[in-house]
Amino acid sequence: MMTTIGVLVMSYGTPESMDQIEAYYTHIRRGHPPTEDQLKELTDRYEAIVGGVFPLRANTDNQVAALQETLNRMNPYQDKQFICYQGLKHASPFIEDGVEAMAKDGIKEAVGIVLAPHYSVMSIGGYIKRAEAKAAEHGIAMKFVKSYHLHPKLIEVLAKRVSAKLEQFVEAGALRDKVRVLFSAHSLPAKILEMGDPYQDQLLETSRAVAEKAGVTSWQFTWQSAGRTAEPWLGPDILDTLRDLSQEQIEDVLVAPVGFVSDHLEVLYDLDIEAKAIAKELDMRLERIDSLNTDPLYMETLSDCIFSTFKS
Ligand code: FEC
Repeated sequence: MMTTIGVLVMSYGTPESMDQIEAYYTHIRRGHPPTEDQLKELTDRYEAIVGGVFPLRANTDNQVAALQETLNRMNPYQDKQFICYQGLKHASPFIEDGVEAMAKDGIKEAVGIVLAPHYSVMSIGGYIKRAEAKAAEHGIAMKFVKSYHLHPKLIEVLAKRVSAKLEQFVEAGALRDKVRVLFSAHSLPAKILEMGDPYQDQLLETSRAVAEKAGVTSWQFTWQSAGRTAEPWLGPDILDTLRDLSQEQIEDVLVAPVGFVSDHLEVLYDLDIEAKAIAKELDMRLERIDSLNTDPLYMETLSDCIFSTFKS
């Protein structure tokens, strides 16, 4: 008998239009509306990236469609087929909506995966908790992929992207070993370290593996996109790192935001606009690796992880 497996593909979410930014921001802030200044600042950032378009929406839609295609094409099980459902953390369709949609379609067995490779109780942990609670309400048996930060295909595709951009530096006259590769990821409140959270270690492991595979010796890890709250966040922030590198006379920098898998605000604004502006002031050349988006190796990474939940 053929079993249909529901795959809940979870991602951060983004507004659908400019008038939804306030509701989105309020959701991120756990129901506390932003001040007028905070709202304006965020609206201005969205305006700056692509004039009020929200690229993460189309990118997530495309990733979900590409994953469903890859899962069914690479499917090693003759008695299973896979249907992907989208569930977003801070926008519609919410994680709970995705689970409801599975229940409506009569799904009894499901796997959840997040479009972010590194586990933190504050990020992936939050997605899983919400999906688990809703699945239990509907009697859906659900397994989860918690992280995939060292999957060989993920490391391969990231290393390829790093090598491709380093090649461009070399073509422009730089020495490959003189380009500093900065691996980066979204910062989180520093208290996660006291909680023994694996997030930082997993990010360092990804960075080390990618550097090794790409033959990069001059690299370091830095944080980016810290929240605008009073509590301490993990640092150093990329803008401070760039200032430090300038003191070291580093002229060429390649950023590899390995904590993200898609083009969105934190890449298109925080790196392509904000970090680039600082680099320009410091007389540095700063480039960024291309985002994974629907790269087949990334889709295969996700598919392998989903298949592997049936082996245990
Ligand atoms: O393009 C877009 O519309 C959305 C881009 C976006 C991604 C993203 C990913 C992560 N975040 C993570 C943690 C936090 C924590 C807070 C926080 C706040 C924001 C705000 C915006 C935002 N994040 Fe985000 N994040 C994205 C966007 N994020 C906008 C609100 C304004 C600001 O602070 O800049 C702080 C919440 C609080 O106030 O308590 C914590 C983590 C990721 C990567 C993993 C994942 O994708 O889930 C971790 C994409």
